[in-house]
This record gives sequence, structure tokens and C-alpha cells, in this order.
Amino acid sequence: MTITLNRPEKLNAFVRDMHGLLREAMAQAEGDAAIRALLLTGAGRGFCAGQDLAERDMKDPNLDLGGGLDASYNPFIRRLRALPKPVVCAVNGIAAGAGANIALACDLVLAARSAAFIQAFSKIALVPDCGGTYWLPRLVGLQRAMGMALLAERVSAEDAERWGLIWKCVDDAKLMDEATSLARTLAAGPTHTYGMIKKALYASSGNSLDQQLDLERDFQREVGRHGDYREGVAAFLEKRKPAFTGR
Ligand code: LHQ
Repeated sequence: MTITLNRPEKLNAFVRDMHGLLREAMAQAEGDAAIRALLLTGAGRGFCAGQDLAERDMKDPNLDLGGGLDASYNPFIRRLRALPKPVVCAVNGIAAGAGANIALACDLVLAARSAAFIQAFSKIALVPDCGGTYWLPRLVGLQRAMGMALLAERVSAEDAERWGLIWKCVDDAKLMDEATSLARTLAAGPTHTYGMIKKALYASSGNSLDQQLDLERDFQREVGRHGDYREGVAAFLEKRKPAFTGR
């Protein structure tokens, strides 16, 4: 299933309606067993420029940006990370502010060579949100995370790949083909196991080695009882491609 952020004239900056549509799309991705991978991208020349800065009433004395995060962005980030299916992001152009951190919330991020990532928040005196302060230091180390957050400069897709911020930078003309092919490959994989791999990797930074070894044992026990494991081993021994059901 592909979700395309579609407000190209404003570089897909988020307005309220988009959150409603995203909620519906995520419910479909979660509920439909036939959907075995998700691809997130943007329409037009940008991926997403974050929150639409014209939407908030700046004269409102009760302006509560935290409330906005609780109501829409944070549940979306949590759902992306918790989805027990792989999520691929195709960053087709600039990814700024919340847009950058939504991309980084995805499991595998591809970016067009002309794309860039900007932690734009500090330019308008905000702190990075949508998980930015969580994954930036984990992905690129504290120094680069700090530079990105304080300076709010563009990080090119090539640097992003070199730094380990994203999986891969690809030529613009090839982005959608590569991202679609990657999502299709993942959709034909052992979906249940992929869900467990996500859970294990995302748990690891909060766990000790002992806890992680125990978690791996428990997860391996579970996936070892799944038909996809039997199919994987049978296909290997019979020298054929496995036909995983994912269920
Ligand atoms: C925009 C936006 C935009 C409205 C481009 N809003 N119109 C915040 C508050 C609340 C809770 C949740 O969390 C957040 C998190 C955030 O996301 S805060 C960070 C918000 N984003 C930004 O600060 C980025 C603002 N945009 C930019 O700095 C530039 O537009 C970038 C660097 C992304 C792209 O620059 P250009 O390629 O030169 O394009 P442009 O600036 O000409 O933008 C094209 C159009 O899109 C333009 O509209 P116009 O009608 O003049 O053609 C922009 O005004 C509009 N646009 N971002 N966030």
C-alpha cells in the first residue's frame, strides 16, 4: 500500500485534514492482512515541509503546540513504529521539520539524490519533534544530531546516506522504481517475522545485552513455530524461492 502526502503546492506541509486521512490510511494498513508493506512518499517536488506554519492562530493566547502533537503527530509516529509490517519511505524532495522526522520514523528510508533533510525547527525557535531528538543521536551520533538541530542546515541525501541517517540515496529518476521494488520485495517476505525484527531492533536501545538476549530467545521461539520458518528452510533445502504467507 502506498500513502502519498498530497499538497504539492505547499511542499505537502501538514494541515489538519491530512492527519484525518492519514489516520484512515493507517487503520487500513493495520487491519488488512493482504497489506504486507507500506510505502510513504510525497507528491510534487517536496516530500513534506512539516507543519503548515500558516495554520496556527499565532494570536491565540492559549496556543498549545504540545496539544497538536498529542492529537495528531505523535499517534502517527507511534503507529508507524508499531506497525508489524515494513514501512519504506521514498523521500522525493525536501523533508523539513516534522516532515524530516516522519521520514526517519520509517523502517527503511530511500531518498532522491536531489532531496535534503532539514531540522528546520530552531529557525522558528522550536525544538525538534516527531521523534527527532530520539532518533537523530541514535542514527548519526550526538555531534551530528546537535549540529542538525541547532543549525537547521540542509543535509543532502548523499550526506544522509554517508552518515547512516537513511538507508540509500538513489538517482531521482530511479527513486520510485527502487522504492516500489523494495516495498514489493518486503511485501513478499515473512511478514510476521519482519514485525518481530522491527520490535527487536526498536527495543534494543532501551535494553541491556541480557535483556536483548532474552528477547531474542523469546522471539526466535515464536517465529520458529511459524509456517514461514518451515517454508524458508524447505525452500532452502529444495533450492527454490520461498513462498511466505506472512500470516
Ligand atoms: C509552507 C511550508 C510550511 C506553510 C513551505 N508551512 N507553507 C510545529 C508546530 C506544531 C506542532 C507540530 O510540530 C511542528 C513541527 C514542524 O514541522 S515546525 C517546522 C515547520 N517547517 C518549516 O519550518 C519549514 C518551512 N519551509 C521552508 O523552510 C522552506 O519552504 C523549505 C526549505 C522547506 C523549502 O524551500 P523552497 O524549496 O525554497 O520552497 P518555498 O519556501 O518557496 O516553498 C514553496 C511553497 O510552500 C511556498 O508557498 P508559496 O505560496 O509562497 O508558493 C511556501 O510558503 C510553502 N511552504 N513550507 N511549513
